[in-house]
Amino acid sequence: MNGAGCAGPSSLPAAGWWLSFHCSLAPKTGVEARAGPATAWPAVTEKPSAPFTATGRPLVGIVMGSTSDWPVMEAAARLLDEFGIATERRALSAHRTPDAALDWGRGAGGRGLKVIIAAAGGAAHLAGVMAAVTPLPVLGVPMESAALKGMDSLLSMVQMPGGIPVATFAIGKPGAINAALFAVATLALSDERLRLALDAYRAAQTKKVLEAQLP
Ligand code: AIR
Repeated sequence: MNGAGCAGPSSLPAAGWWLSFHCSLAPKTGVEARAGPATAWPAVTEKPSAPFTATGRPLVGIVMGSTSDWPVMEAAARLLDEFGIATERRALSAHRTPDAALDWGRGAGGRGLKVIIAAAGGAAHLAGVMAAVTPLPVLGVPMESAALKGMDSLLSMVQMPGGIPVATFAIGKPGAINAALFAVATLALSDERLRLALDAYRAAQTKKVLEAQLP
């Protein structure tokens, strides 16, 4: 702890990336530290009903083909929230609500979004449809499907025709997490605070692996 406002709850691990980042930042910039996750990373995903705390204008849009995708995509939303990045979250389907999906994608840049994370399963066209109607970077997360375990989602997302790119991530939760981290890395190109936060996140992750005890 190195500054006023950095004395978090004693349950917070000393290596908590969020706390170490904010404490290292506070003395330099006057940014006030706030309460971080109550237990070791990724505690936030263990509390699915916890309120989102990031404030300000949403910079990342998270759109998914169905509310049934939310239990997976919540990992992306919570991670971005931990980085202090507000998100706009919607369930919209390229097939069931095509007009609303197109409207949402077309208006994304005007609403201030910088990156779109789009998730869908099965005939997963949502990310491609988003990429077709906005110049914003679109990060696709294929959802695991019952019939084909997400291979259908993956291939329908990753096999975009040349000219309309979708950056496609792994199937399911790892893809949701990595899409969120990729969004952070993208925003960090023009935000030093986010770059430092990403460094702290990675350092904490490395420390956690190296300190892990096997039975
Ligand atoms: N989906 C919905 N509209 C178009 C697509 N591809 C996807 C959702 C979800 C899956 O269909 O993204 O992964 C099943 O949706 P539901 O609502 O039947 O659970």
